[in-house]
Amino acid sequence: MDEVARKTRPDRVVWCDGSDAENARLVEGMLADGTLIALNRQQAPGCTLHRSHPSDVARTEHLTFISSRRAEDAGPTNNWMSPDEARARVGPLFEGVMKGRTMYVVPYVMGPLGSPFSKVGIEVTDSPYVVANMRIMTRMGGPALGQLGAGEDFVPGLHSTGDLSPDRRFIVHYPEERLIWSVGSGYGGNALLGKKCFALRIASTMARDQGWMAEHMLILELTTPDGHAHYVAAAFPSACGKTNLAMMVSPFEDQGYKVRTIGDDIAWLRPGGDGRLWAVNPEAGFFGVVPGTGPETNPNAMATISHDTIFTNVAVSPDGVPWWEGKDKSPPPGLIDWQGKPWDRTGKAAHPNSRFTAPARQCPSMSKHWEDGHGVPISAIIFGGRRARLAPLVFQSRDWAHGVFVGATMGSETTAAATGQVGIVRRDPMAMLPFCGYNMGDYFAHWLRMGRSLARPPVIFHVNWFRTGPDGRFVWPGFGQNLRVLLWMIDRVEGRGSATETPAGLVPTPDALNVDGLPLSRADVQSLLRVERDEWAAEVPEIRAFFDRFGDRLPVELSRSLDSLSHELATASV
Ligand code: OXD
Ligand code: MN
Repeated sequence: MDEVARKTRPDRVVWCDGSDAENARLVEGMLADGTLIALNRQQAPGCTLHRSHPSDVARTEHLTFISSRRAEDAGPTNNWMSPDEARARVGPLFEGVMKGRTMYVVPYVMGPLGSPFSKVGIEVTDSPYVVANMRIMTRMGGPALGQLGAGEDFVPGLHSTGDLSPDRRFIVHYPEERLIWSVGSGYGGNALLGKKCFALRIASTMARDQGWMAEHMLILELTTPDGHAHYVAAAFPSACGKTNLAMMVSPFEDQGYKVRTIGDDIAWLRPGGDGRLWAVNPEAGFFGVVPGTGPETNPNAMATISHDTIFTNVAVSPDGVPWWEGKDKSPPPGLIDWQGKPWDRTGKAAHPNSRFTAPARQCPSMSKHWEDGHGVPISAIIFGGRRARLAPLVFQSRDWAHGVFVGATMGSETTAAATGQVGIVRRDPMAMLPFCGYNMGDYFAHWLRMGRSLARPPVIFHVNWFRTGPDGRFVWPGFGQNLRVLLWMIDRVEGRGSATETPAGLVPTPDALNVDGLPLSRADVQSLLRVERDEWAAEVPEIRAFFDRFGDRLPVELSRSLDSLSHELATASV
């Protein structure tokens, strides 16, 4: 810390203890200098609003680097910068950067306190907004120092908002040293270093070395009327509904089918002594996309963010009530948009990637096991994407290796969570494209290896809630009704539930999926479950081109799976 302070030259250094009093002091300071705006005390008690710089509203993947010694270890899907170049180019941006500012030292734990799977990080930052967010998203302060004890096993991260200029913005990961540098952004995914930087990019390299997995997955608990709890982990690209699925309200709660939340974004998974895969949620809060969150789509999130929440880049009514597209039908009069200007109704009032930061303990659907130190055993893994066509509502992979192929070839239409064009299909293997800290070819090999080490591996499925009909509307109702798809999966896990072989994988027979009471015709159900040969055939060369990028780092199992898909498409009658 002395060394960092000598370099960044802050006016003062504060070691954060994570206490309520410390937080109150920080919030008071931020309210005084306009970093935070207080929201309505009755309708949003304990809530604040932060407006970020308009050029700093999402993760900037083109400014995110893996700084391994060899470029091939970062692989073709990451930006690479040599450690020497990073030190030369990015290092100087930290020189004197904290002059006139306070340097906060933020010790934090990722994972339940006291769990053998948890890990300590220390983030040094000059942003009190980051400190307030880290306090919600991690176990921060005293307990983290307690967990660290006299040891030195922590991941250091240095963060400064710098001058917020995208020209001087870099998010650099040194996987070999397990070190993170982030400068020039205050946006969550770039600045809350425990989340994407540590719990995914650095942790994925630790996991590869130590025989576990760090994945971009929600974890949910599904209890059936016999009282049996199943745990499901699901990977979807950013802003594709992970939080909604994790907090889903079961439409069959009164029949004893209950859904509870373990986590909404990240899972750390390890083989247990029983041959199953066990998962913990390393986070303590939710940093979720606000627009689209409403009483119908996600009542549990609405309850979670009804108090003591930090909102970033939402709109606000003149009396301080936060508002966003999808909250309710009628925007209040006199609305102020996310940039603080009167909303003229032409653009969006809230930024499409506006966020809430809220403690998980405020969520009514948290499972009583969400902080279990040994984690929860996973029965099924779901991959999914946002595809208007191609992928059926659900299919099951034939075995683990085929499931790895399904995850590795995932494609999804892009969203606003990262800067760049929205709505184009990009390959996003296991939803880890922006988050894998090493060569993705090696990552696929690690997945295959993990499967071989599990006597009772989870069954791997793929879902697509986003198929559209000829009128361009979603065919599947989604949200709570997704439980029906989960129940078919659980049937399959337990050796029940019927399925048809297709070149994509095992698709439910129309009768195996319970659609009673849904406004879907038999033709709708058939169209949801259809595997269209021509569409899949068009995918093959695209997947091949994607795989070719990995050269000899691509495991042969994956090219063999692609060959057999191509062969089946040529011969099958679908
Ligand atoms: C997130 C993301 O913020 O994936 O979770 O972008
Ligand atoms: Mn995410």
